[in-house]
Amino acid sequence: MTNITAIEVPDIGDFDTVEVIEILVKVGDAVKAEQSLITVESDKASMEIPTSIAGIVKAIAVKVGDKIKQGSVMLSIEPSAAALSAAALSAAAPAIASVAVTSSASNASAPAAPSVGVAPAASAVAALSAPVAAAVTPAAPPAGKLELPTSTVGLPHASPSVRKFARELGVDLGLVKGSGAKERIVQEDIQNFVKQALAGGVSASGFAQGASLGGGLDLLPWPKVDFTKFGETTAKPLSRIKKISGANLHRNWVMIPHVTNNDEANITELEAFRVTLNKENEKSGIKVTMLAFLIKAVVAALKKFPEFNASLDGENLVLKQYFHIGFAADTPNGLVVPVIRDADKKGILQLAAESSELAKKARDGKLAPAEMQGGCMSISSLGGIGGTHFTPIINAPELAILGVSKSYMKPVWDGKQFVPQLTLPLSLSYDHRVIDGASGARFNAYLGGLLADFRRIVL
Ligand code: CAO
Repeated sequence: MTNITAIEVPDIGDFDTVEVIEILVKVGDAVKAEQSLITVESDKASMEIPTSIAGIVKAIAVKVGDKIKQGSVMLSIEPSAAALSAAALSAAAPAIASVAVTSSASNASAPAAPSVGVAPAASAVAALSAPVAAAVTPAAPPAGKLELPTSTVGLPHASPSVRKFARELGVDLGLVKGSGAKERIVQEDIQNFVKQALAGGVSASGFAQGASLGGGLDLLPWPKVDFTKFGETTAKPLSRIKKISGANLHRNWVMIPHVTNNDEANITELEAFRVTLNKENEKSGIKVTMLAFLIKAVVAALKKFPEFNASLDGENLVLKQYFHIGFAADTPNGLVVPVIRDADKKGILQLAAESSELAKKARDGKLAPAEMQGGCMSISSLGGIGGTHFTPIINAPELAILGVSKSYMKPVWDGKQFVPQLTLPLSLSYDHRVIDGASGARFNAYLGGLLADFRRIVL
């Protein structure tokens, strides 16, 4: 007697029925154990169902469009000699390709043909030739639960083999229009997409703006201009710092979705206090600038909004329990960012002394690498120079940077009259992958409140 074995649909998780969208083998094919036989699709994902045994495909019981479910017979296989002896040795059920099967057990009394809602498959089984059908013994279905590959959930409809094909060609499926049922992407769609791209005909309809086949930037080459045509020129190589900081700024600008929230703080009282403090400390040689207060205020805001004191590590946020604050320093050779460690444990005078010492070291080119590492958030203060607002670039892997512009006197209506108010512009850039617009606005508003009434810092 031939040991024709019926291959049934295993446990497919939470799905009642799934649709056959692809048949990957034909009658007469020799298949290896765990080779994919058909592709099925639910409204959320597509998956390939493999054979549990090696052998020759004798009959196919389903066709594209059939609705099948756990226990439905997909096809029948005449097991290879090796498969038969393996089966004799072990009754353990096979794993399912690309899915996790945690336990296995043979089930000789597994249900044969399905009953409800799967008529096409059932009738196809009936259509198998009588001698074959008589000899069919159901293959043991795996007892483990099939976990759908999450990567397909929420993605464009395409079978795993089409996804694989697209991956091999570096095609972003999100850019391909499917011509199959329910706009499913089929292999031909990928081929057409590539042909069109090679012919240079893929525009906004096929590619997202600025995207190439690999999903990267597909920009025009940098303009090559002979400037001497227009006048005299000299060449000046970029400084080492500019080359390093430029590469970092470029990466951060391109990779981090920046949003900048602009706000203002009433620093009338704080400025008066700062002036008094400097008078009192004239002899100490420590000059307190707004920067020291800003560092203190940023620490308080980081404590209030801990998600800002974090870094992205893949899909996790690394939340920091320390408060090291960086500040951008303009030096003759370019921009550097020294870091004040444990700013939460230091007073205003100490912060002022340390920041001016680090700024001097930066300008003298004497900063040690360790003095520029470990920052939680940075401050870029252009207040001594000018400007109203600007967009500071986040210093990765930090999540936010505070840009400060020059304070100015603003007339503010107090209900009876206009009163002069010393106003400090605050530009907070944050990484929108982690920080929502509302959180960004709250952080900046909170900072403004602290600067307006610095007593709040002790709360
Ligand atoms: N509004 C008005 N005046 C301000 C001010 C502000 N927001 N911030 C500082 N000032 C004043 C200071 O009080 C000081 O005044 P006096 O000379 O009358 O005392 C003057 O501006 C110069 O201050 P400073 O620049 O020496 O000191 P600081 O502590 O404010 O800043 C440092 C130190 C290192 C941050 C600064 O020198 C610097 O390099 N800034 C440039 C940062 C930069 O390049 N950022 C861009 C990076 S890209 O985003």
